[in-house]
Amino acid sequence: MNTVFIVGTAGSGKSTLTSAFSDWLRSQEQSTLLVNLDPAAQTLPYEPDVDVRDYVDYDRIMATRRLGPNAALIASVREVARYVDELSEEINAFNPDFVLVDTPGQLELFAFREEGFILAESIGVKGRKIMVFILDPMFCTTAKNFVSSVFLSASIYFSFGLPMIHVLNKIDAIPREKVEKIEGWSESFDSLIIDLENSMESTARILSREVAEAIHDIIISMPIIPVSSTTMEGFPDLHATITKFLSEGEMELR
Ligand SMILES: Nc1nc2c(ncn2[C@@H]2O[C@H](COP(=O)(O)OP(=O)(O)OP(=O)(O)O)[C@@H](O)[C@H]2O)c(=O)[nH]1
Ligand SMILES: [Mg+2]
Repeated sequence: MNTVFIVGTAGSGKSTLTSAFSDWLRSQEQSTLLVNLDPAAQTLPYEPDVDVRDYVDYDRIMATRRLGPNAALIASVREVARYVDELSEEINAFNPDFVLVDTPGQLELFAFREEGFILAESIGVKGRKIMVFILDPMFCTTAKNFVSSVFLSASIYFSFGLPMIHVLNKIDAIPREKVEKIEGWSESFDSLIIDLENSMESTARILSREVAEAIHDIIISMPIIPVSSTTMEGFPDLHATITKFLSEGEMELR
């Protein structure tokens, strides 16, 4: 049972990727279980097999505790964490080839709070879990924004300590040269530093080199896979990379 946590900033395409990648996995005869961890999701592009909304009522929490939307989300995720044993039992009972976990739109709720760690620790099998961090091409339009996104993913990697892959999503919606540019930043330090320095004010250029040097080792250790949830382009590569990372992780645990 391989568990894939799909994380990314709000609107980066987590739920759509969960839906489309599960369709692709099932078309490859891989049994796939879909888990929704977002208590505030109004509609989803897939039918979850395990759903935190069966355990926690976000709207009721907001109304009865008189909370604003974000405070209600925090309270809801805290409540979800109380049911972690039930959730993981429900998931384990299926024992599929793949578990795809769609995480809350408010990234920091899952990634930087104790409840997120509890959920990631309890769901799935040790050594067979991975995070897929979505890079939103609508944001990664400049080298500076690309580096900011990688810093965010690096802090999540640091928090959870799970293997991580970057996915560059929505490639059907951006020109091919843009995709190649972003791939180039991940493969070549020179390409990154040139574009980074050109996009910065002169006073920030020295800082940009230091930042690029600090982040580059992390960038090259995590592949970036361009995908589209609309056309399913890149899904075979995503599947192969997840499988490779997980089997290497299992070797290390032995
Ligand atoms: N063209 C295109 N649009 C996409 C793709 N993936 C997602 N989208 C669109 O991006 C928007 C956000 O997608 P969601 O899947 O809801 O994103 P999310 O990260 O789950 O959003 P939150 O849970 O609200 O943070 C929707 O309008 C999707 O149709 C893609 O591969 N190509
Ligand atoms: Mg979503």
